[in-house]
Amino acid sequence: MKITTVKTQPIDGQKPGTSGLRKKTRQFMQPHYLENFIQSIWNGIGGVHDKVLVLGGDGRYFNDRAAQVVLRMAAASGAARVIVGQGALLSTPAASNLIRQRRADGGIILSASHNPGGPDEDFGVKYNISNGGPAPEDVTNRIFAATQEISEYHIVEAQDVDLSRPGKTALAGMVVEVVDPVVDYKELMQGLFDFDAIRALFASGFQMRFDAMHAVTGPYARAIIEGELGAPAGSVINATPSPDFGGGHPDPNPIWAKPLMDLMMGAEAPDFGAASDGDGDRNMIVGRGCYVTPSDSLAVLAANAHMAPGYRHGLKGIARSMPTSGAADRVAEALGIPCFETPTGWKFFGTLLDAGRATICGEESAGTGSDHVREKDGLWAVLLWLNILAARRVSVASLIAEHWARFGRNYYSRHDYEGIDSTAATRLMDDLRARLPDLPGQVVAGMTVSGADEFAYDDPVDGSHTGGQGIRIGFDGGGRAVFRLSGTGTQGATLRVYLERYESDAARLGMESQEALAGIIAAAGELAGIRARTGRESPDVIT
Ligand code: G16
Repeated sequence: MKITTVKTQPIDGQKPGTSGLRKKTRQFMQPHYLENFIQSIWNGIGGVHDKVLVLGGDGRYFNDRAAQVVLRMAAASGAARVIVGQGALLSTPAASNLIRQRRADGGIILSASHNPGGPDEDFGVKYNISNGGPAPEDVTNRIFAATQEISEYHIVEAQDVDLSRPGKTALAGMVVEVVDPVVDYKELMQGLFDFDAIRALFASGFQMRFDAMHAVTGPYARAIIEGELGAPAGSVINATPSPDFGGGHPDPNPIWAKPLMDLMMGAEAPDFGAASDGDGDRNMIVGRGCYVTPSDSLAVLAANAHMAPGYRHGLKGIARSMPTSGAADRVAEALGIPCFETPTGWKFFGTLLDAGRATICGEESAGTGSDHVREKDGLWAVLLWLNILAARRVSVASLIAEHWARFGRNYYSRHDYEGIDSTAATRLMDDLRARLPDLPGQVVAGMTVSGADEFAYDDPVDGSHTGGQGIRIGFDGGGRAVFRLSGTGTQGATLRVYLERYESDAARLGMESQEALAGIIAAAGELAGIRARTGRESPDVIT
C-alpha cells in the first residue's frame, strides 16, 4: 500500500480550546484542514510509531469520513494498532475507558460535544492521553506549535476500512480492531453500581425518561437502562445517533432539552428525567417538578455516593471548576475531605484523579464524573442518581430539600451571551480586569464589592501554573459574579456570567433562582456594562 507525503502549509487558528479543536464542519472539510491537525497531533506527541490508539466519535456529520482519514494517517505514521468503535462511534467516557482498559497510548475523539452537528454546524477533534483524559495544556501547546510549523503530512492511499462490524483487519501493516462501543463501558458501570437495587426500583413501578437527544449515548442508555436494569421500553427516547442530532442542539439543559423539561414539570411526569449531550459526557438531572442544577447535582452525588458499591469506602476528595457553585465545598467540609477548585476544563482534573486526591469531580456546565475514567460521564451520573434513589426510595424533590436543609442552598445561575463580537467581548474583559484593584468597597446597583480578582491556578500535583481563568467579583453577604469567555464556541465570542449566592435561612430556601439572584444579576450587568457592550437586552441562554 502506498504512503503519500503531501506538502502543506500551516493553517491559522488551529489552537485547541477548552476541549480540543472545534470549528465549523465546512472548515474541517477544507483541503488539508483535518490532515494538518492530525499530523500536528502526531508531531506534537512525538510520533505514533508502534503506538496503540483508540478512535471514535459522536456520530455527527463528517464523523465517518474523518475516522477514515485518521486511520490512514495513523497507518502512514507507523501506528501498531487502532482500536475503533463500531461505526466509528464511541462516547467520550467510553473512549476514555477503552484507552485505560487496553493500556493504549492515547486516543482521538471526533466530537464538538454539545454543539449542533451538520454540514453548516460544528465538528471537533480531541486528543486524549494514556490516562484516558483530555490532553493537558503542555501537550495541547505542543500540538498548536506543530500546527504552526507543519510542512507535510503522511497518509496511506487505501479504500475505506470496513467499520460496520467488530473484528480485526490490517491497513498498511497497522491492525484496525473494531469493537462494540458499549460492551466494556457496560461492564465498568456494573462494577460501580448496585444494578440489583436499581432493577428492584424499576420493578416497583418507578418511571424514568432518558432523552439521548439523537446522540451517542442512545445505544449505551438503551443497553443499560432498558436492557440491564429492566426499565420499560420507551424509557430511553431519541436513542439513535443521527449526523445532525435530529436537527437539534444536543446540549442537556432546560433550554435545549425543553420537551423533557415540559414533561417533567407537567401532570404526567415520571419520577425521574435525565438527558445527555452529543458525545455523552454531559448530563441533566430533573425530578418530577424539580430541576437539579449541575452544581447541586455534584453536591448531592458527593454526599450520597457511598450508597453505591464503587464508592462505599468514601471519597478521597472532591474537585470542581472555579465557576461551579460552592455547594460541593460544604459537602467536602462535612465529610472531612479536601475540595479542589480548578480552571474550567475537564483536563484540569486529570492530575488530581491520577494522584488519588479527588474521587468525584464536577462542573456547572453539566459535567460530573469520577476516577472510574478521566472524562466527565453523563450516563455514570444518571446511574449514580438511580443507585441513590434506589437506596433511599425518596423523590428527587425530597432529596434536594433534605440536602438544602442540611447544607444550605447555593442559588446559582449562568447567563450566556452567545455569538457576540469578539473584539467587544475582549474589551469588556480587559476593561473589567483593569478596574479590579479599584473595585473593592465600591457600591454597584446597591451591592458592595468585597473582593475582585482574576482566577489563576497552581496545580498541586504537577506544579503547573495557569492564569487568566475568569474574573471574580465578590459581594458583601457572600454572593459573587464570575465573568469568562467560553473556549468552546465556533462563532464570535460567548460571554459567560456565573452568578451565585448562599442562603441558609430555612424560610428562604424555596425561591426562584433568578429572583434570589436579582441583586447580583443587576450588579454584574452594571459592573461590566453588558447591555451597552454586547448590544443584548438579555442573555441568550440562562441555565
Ligand atoms: C467542555 C469542557 C468542560 C467545560 C465546558 C465549557 O465541555 O470539557 O470542562 O466546562 O467545555 O467550557 P467553556 O465555558 O470554555 O465553553 P464539553 O462537554 O463541551 O466537552
